[in-house]
Amino acid sequence: MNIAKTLCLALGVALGAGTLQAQEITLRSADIHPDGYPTVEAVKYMGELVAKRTNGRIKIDVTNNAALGSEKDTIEQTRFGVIDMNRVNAAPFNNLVPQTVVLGLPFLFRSTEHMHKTVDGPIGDEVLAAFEPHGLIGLAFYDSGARSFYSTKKPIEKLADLKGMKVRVQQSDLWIAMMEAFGANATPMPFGEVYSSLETGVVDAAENNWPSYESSRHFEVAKNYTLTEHSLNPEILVISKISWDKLSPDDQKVLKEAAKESVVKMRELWTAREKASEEKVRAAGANVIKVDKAEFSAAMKPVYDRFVTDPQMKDLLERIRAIN
Ligand code: GTR
Repeated sequence: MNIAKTLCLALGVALGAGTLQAQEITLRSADIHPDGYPTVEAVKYMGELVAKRTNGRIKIDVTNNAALGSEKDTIEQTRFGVIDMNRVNAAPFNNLVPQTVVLGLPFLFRSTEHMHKTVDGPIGDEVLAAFEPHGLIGLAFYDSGARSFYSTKKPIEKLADLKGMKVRVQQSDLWIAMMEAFGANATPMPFGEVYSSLETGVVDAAENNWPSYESSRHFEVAKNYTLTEHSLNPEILVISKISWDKLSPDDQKVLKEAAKESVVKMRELWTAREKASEEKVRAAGANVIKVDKAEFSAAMKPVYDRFVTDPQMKDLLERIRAIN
């Protein structure tokens, strides 16, 4: 074999390997929740759809259990392309993408159906589009049920019971303001620190939906669950703009469609999990308390006055309220 031929062969192998590498893509997606949690399973399902539709060329590797860090940290890593995808609640995005604030406003959605109609329509598209200038592409909204308070010692039976209570909140100015309007002392911290903070008395209470209250085992240390249902703030699935820009338009389309389809799957999983989690914590002896929600809702005016100030927010809010 002459040298030229050998070189050609070597070049061919190298080029071939290069093309193969460029074609095969594994997108790493972060989530703080454990296996079996609906958000985790929904992104895995999306990955199955994507793999099938690209003949295994694109895969999604869901790295969950907060293995990649707290939500606030993983958002930064996703913006810089260190993590490709991320499923996070809307709250930790609030300070970065102001349009997300509207979805978390207290007592805004009248029902799950009202929330679905909002995020499935043009308002949802507008909020997703608002991520792009911040280095992220919004792909989909997932359900997160209703958030309610849970406390360790003193049960919350009326608004006045929150007065001076140390309540853990998500790392968001909106959520801090909300707790203050309820009369509580807001203590922002990542989800992973809540169990020990409740146990050791760093905080007296936290708030979350049934599945998170159950899967995190917070119900073991905070037995009083008060049905304030103060927010239906959804979850948001995003992809790093850096990762997105490396994909062909066809691949981007596959991803977008699979994300939308995973929403349908997620809603089925969510409904079942909400019920199962509620049953589990009730059976474990949770003290579930009903309250007069109107009293809690009436205290929220300062939150609206502070966060719904510019014309865009006012317009978003009016349009959400007008949805039947
Ligand atoms: C859960 C949500 C998480 C996280 C958590 C929290 O309901 O799924 O993404 O936001 O609440 O309170 O930190």
